[in-house]
Amino acid sequence: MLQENTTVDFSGYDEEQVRLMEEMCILVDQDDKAIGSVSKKTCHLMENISAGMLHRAFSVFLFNSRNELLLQQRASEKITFPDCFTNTCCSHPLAIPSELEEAGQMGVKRAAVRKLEHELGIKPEQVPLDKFQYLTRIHYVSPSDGQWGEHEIDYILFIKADVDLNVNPNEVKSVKYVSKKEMMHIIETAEETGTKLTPWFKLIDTNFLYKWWDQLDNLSACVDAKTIHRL
Ligand code: DMA
Ligand code: MN
Repeated sequence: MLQENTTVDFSGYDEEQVRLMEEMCILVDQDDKAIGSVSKKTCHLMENISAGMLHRAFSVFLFNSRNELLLQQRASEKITFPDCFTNTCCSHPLAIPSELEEAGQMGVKRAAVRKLEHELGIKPEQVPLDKFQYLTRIHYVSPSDGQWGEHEIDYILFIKADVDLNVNPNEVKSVKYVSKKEMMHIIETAEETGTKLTPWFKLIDTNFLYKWWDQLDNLSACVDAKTIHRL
């Protein structure tokens, strides 16, 4: 596996997004056991992913009280999957004690609160930790371009909350609330409309999203805490 000091040519990339590549992510094994930490840069290089490097991530799906899902379009500045439409917010818990805590999935929930504020300007009071419903984990791999990609165990978190947004344009190009019907239409017509979707969002959409969307007020019945779905 490559070392942390691998030199990457970042010319042409956004300065702030390059800076964020220094964040420390949590390396995991196939069973999601934390086995170390490496920079976001290191664990998103296809060269390392091809050698088996795997890290921990989370995906938040936020619904308003009308049961509409908040979608985001990633900023053009993003190094991986720029301009793609995706679920409300995705990122990685950091390799720090508060975000490594596995009991009650507290680590990923804290990371979710942190990133909902960073990407969308949502105040932590509007998304309290105990409002997040952890559903399950997916394990997937997906190249972004030649050099970069994802290989993650992704914790899926749902939350129902009416929030105020103050979007960070370095992270997010646009946002949109959609009904279930509108979501299905976007997916069905994505090819003809040229709408790019992130690979993890497509996987969650195909395998889980609508059955959980139908149960938004009864999500505890949908929880599959133990399984890691290999998609
Ligand atoms: C990474 O998301 C997480 C998943 C589930 C793909 P991201 O690329 O948006 O991370 P960040 O916001 O930290 O750049
Ligand atoms: Mn990742």
